[in-house]
Amino acid sequence: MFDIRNDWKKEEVAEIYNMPLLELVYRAATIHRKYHTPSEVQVCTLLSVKTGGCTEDCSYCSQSARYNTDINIHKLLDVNSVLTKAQEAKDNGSTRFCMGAAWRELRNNRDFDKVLQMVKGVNDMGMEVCCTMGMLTEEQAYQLKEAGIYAYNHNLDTSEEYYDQIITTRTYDDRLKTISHVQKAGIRVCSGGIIGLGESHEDRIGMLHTLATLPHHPESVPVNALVAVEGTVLEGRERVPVFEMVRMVATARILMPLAMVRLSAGRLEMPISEQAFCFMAGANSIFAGDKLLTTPNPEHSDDMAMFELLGLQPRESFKTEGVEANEILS
Ligand code: SAM
Ligand code: DTB
Ligand code: SF4
Repeated sequence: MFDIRNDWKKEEVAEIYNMPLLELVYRAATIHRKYHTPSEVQVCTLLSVKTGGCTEDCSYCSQSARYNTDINIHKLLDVNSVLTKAQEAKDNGSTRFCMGAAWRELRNNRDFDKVLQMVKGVNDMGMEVCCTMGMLTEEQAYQLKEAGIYAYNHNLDTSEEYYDQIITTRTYDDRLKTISHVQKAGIRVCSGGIIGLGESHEDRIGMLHTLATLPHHPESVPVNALVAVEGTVLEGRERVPVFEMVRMVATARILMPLAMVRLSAGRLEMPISEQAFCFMAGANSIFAGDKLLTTPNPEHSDDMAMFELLGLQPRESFKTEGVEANEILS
């Protein structure tokens, strides 16, 4: 059977997701070995270049202006300080630098010009540049592409059916439109979601089905475990059991064999044994550095000790697996 498909039926996705756990992990690990070097894990660094004050009401997010959270709000950083941070990330072995901004959407203003300069500067350092800055138009996507962007992160977060329980200030369709603008401009898409929002298994299956049936599979699929931030609507939510994280990772790996599946938010709470299970199930990328956007993440040195223990190595940049996914489908 040809593994790279974008015509998955929802029932097929459910069948995979619901397989006995160890059988699922075995299947995912087999696909992982066929398309990737299993000892390689991509190391990405995140930087929040504009923090807080966001007009959206995403119920998990510390950066929405509607909630009272303990974060360090700041306007867009200047270009030089971002480039200094990018250089530090590179020196620490990161091959991808992802800049996040708490905006509903990109606007054509001076901030966007600064973002374009940041993208160009980081690209010139030889790192893969990713941005996650909210919705954008096709024209803005072309401008980012021109500046040297490698990928754009825009998560679906959950299923279409559950979306309005989590966010009311935009629609699922808005999200899909931005993804299509990004793909049209030839930028790789990074899109995944969060588990632990109170969604059902059916919702998780629905989100994975939407991602795996996009015209082109995302180049990367972040799987976040909710970090329940005090002050947000979802404060106090229980941590998701690791086996549910493993199930998501493994299903994503089987559905989208060429994608980088990123074990994203929530790693601080996961012992090495749990993270190892996720790597076994096909996760091959992490965010490193002691901070995600606003919440803590494992120390770099702890991650390097984990790599050593598990026999993993950071993956070099500009490898092409994800690109081939698009070529195969087109
Ligand atoms: N404003 C932009 C947007 O919404 O696309 C970019 C930044 S936003 C913080 C990027 C992603 O981080 C969200 O789509 C969500 O999936 C994830 N995220 C945010 N807060 C989180 C939390 N508390 N726990 C887990 N994931 C979270
Ligand atoms: C993604 O899916 N996860 C990252 C990245 N893409 C931008 C963000 C996680 C944010 C976790 C909460 C915080 O630190 O504010
Ligand atoms: Fe704003 Fe993005 Fe946070 Fe939603 S997830 S509140 S859009 S920063």
